[in-house]
Amino acid sequence: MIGPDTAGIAERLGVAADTATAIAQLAAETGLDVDAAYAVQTALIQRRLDRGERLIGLKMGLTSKAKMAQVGVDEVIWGRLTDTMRIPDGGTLDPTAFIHPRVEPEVAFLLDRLPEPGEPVGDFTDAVRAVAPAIEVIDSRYANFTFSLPDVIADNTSAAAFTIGPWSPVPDGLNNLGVLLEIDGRVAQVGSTAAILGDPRRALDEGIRLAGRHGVRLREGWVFLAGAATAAVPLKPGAHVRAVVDHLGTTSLRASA
Ligand code: OOG
Ligand code: MG
Repeated sequence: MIGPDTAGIAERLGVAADTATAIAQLAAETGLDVDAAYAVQTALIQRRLDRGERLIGLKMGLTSKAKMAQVGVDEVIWGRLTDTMRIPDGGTLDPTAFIHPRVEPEVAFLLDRLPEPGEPVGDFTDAVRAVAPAIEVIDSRYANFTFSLPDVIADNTSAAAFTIGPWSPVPDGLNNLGVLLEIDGRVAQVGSTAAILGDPRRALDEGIRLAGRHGVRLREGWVFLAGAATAAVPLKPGAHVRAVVDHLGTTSLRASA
């Protein structure tokens, strides 16, 4: 039997992102399962690396119930971050470069030395140098922001852009910090880091395990986004977005009008 056309599917998703044009879901029609979908994601990222982008980290998706419920997919997933996705803290992005962007509040880790494959993660503070509040901009390439599990994996877990606030040393507890998402000074979402797998530190264990299954090792110096603590909110032209995580501080971005 001939497998799915990995390169062709990656090209369709890549063009959809490059031209900010939604496409129909494709996993069912092309017979993509989860493993084949990660192969498409690899090809989609390779397309970015081929034009000079650099891999700078990994992101987790659907690590909170709020997110699973919002998109109707209930498996933890992971995707890749490249340098062009990073927006300076307080920076501006052009929302018309995206299809239907949404913003969500996250916690970021700056990775330190990670264990060899097969070695236990050990002490979190050995693996993580610093933590920070983050905003992720997600932009599904599928019409109506609707997808199956393999569809969203192939689409690099809707990754589009992100900001990271000031790095702090790892605090004693990360498992119950208040999280706020504000749009134009109004609270849009309220949550807690407890929503992220009970403790965002678990997201790192999951990331190492799940990416490891596909031969991807996390690297020292990489950024790691643990996944959103709340549902995502549409990013409108002209909006000013701020994420606040107790004890860690804030990060913000603006959408040009
Ligand atoms: C999938 C990506 C999920 C998160 O933080 O849960 C994600 C999506 O919601 O489109 O990034
Ligand atoms: Mg996210």
